[in-house]
Amino acid sequence: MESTYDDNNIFAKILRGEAPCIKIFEDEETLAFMDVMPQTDGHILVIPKESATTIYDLSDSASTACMRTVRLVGKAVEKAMEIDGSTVFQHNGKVAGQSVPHFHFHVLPGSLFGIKGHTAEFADQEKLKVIAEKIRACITG
Ligand code: DGP
Repeated sequence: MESTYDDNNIFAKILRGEAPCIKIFEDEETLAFMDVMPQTDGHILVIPKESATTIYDLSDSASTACMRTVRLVGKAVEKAMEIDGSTVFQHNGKVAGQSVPHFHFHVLPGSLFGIKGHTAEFADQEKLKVIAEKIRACITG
């Protein structure tokens, strides 16, 4: 189902520079940054700059751009966290577990099996910055 976009969501504020984020990568159409409530160390988010709530609202161009960025930063996450695998997922709508109504891919090192689900706990900012630096250093291409 297509949805109405709420301009006040936190990722829209990050994109407008009204809220902070620990940036991993940015290009014309996408932004990748650390998840502040990581399900595991090295959990990052990839978002389009266009205003889309779910995958069904995304333009073809933003879909392609998000996938390109996921592939770029996902490889860097694996390398930085020294694990030979990663998980990419996303939710569409509250019913499916989407809590921030701006489209985003989650990218995690390793497997989701056995790791804690979504929490409301904020990770230590300094620790996130150290992990972010490691991931940024592993981006190639
Ligand atoms: P979802 O449930 O799929 O909508 O996931 C939203 C994710 O966004 C969740 O893992 C926590 C993360 N998150 C929530 N608020 C913020 C924030 O202000 N900054 C950052 N970097 N991440 C956030």
